[in-house]
Amino acid sequence: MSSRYYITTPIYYVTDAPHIGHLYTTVAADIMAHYHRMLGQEVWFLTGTDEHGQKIQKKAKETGETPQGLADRVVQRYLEAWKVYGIEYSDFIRTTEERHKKVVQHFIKKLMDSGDVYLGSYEGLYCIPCEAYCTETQATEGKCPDCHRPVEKLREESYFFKMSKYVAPLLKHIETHPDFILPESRKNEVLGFLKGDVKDISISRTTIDWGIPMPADPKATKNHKVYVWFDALTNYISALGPLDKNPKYEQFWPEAIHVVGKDILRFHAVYWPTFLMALGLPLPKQIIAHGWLTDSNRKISKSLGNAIDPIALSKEVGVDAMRFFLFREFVFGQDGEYTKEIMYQRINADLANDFGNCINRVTNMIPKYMGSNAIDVDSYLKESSELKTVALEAVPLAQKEMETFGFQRALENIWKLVSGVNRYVENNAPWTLAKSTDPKDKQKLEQVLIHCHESLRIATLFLTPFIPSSAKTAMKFLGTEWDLSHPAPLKTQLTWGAGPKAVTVTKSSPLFPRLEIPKE
Ligand code: ME8
Repeated sequence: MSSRYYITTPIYYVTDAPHIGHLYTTVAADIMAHYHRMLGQEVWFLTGTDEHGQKIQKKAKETGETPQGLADRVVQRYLEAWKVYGIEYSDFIRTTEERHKKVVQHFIKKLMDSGDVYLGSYEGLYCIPCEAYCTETQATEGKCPDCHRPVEKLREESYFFKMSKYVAPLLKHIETHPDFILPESRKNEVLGFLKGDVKDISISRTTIDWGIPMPADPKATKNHKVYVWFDALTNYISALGPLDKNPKYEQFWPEAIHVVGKDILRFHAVYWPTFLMALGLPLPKQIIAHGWLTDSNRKISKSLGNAIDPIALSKEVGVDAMRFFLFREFVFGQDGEYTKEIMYQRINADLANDFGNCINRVTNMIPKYMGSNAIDVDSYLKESSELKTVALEAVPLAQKEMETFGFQRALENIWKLVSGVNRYVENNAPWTLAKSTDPKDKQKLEQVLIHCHESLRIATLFLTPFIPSSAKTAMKFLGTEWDLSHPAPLKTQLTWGAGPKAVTVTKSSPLFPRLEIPKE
């Protein structure tokens, strides 16, 4: 494992406020950033906003703002949502910032000098919402093959990027780096595309004003702006600072992991790597594409009118409950149908009935049956029990799943432990053992309670990146917040018996009260 970890989200368009889909990607990256910090790695977590291009220009015209005014207003909505959800990004980049524009122009100039960007002309069908050209055959009935909205005919003098030149090297890279694109099914889509007829792509626009100017060129007859996808993708490097002798770039760029929705995989897995190859720069380490949250099997999106406001959801069910639900319910690489009913059921079943209830029961019974002084847990933990067996088996499996963004299966494994505690309590009935006068029963009672406590300590520690604030509170009740102050708690404290030797448990208040499912 490298000592550093660099994770990014897409930079979101400032046409509208964030919705649950943007939340999904951003929380995924935040969980991974948090998880890797807790593994003791030095983490850089980048997010931001995509503020140039036709889409923004058009929207600003509709709202009667300047494009910059629109960006300045909408970016606040992102900052606010990420604050509510406790997103701990290291940097937030906006593509209208000088530090970004400089790098974009430097890159384009370099490619013009090397001949990989050349002047030509282009006529084609263009989808403004997707900011992408498509062919006549792709555009059935004049509709974009991706979003099914009408395409427009555009003819432009244009700069082109020699993408075709880099197809073979990219195929080789994908072959020799099997984890470059995950999951496997999405990788196959990219391979399918690369094995088709890949053409050079248009890299500039003359039809817009709102963009970064192409470098001056006496051969050009028009005023060109840099294609918004070239501009946007560059953020992953421009945010690290200037390339020359920049330790942040040198330390973090080779570790880059881009988390994206499947809608923008091609831009990340084909366009971006070929740009980088042409620039002579190393490729990111990995691109992870997740599926869409859907509503009646349609992608949830602002433009389709079915967007859901993350801040409203946080008020309705709570921040941690939302963070947990999104990654316990849906398999990361696949689409997932979102409904309120599924959300309420999942939160009530797993957080109120299972996790919250376990914490409550165990932190209630320990002071009641063992007193409220510090308890030395060491000798109890040496004993074997079914919970100890589950912990030793399921936790390493959960850790393994996290290596490939397998959130849902990771949590499933942790839940073997959480629901195991409830079952263990039922089967061993501490309240009956407590009534017995036999010293063996007293010994058994204490062992049962401490094994439950240890299972919950481990589960809570693992859950910290998912439900940071509730996990911290639970650790306090368990008397094990000591774990969290450790420099690499997920590396050293997650095994059975690795927590504090003595714990003082206090009775908890409910962590996740049961939610009433609203009648729509
Ligand atoms: O594409 N389900 O920005 P964007 C899951 N600016 N994730 C979803 C989603 C859904 N229904 N809807 C959106 C852009 N997302 C470009 C990116 S990067 C250099 C430039 C998430 O505002 C998902 O991550 O349209 C998707 O890829 C992203 O939001 C698109 O955000």
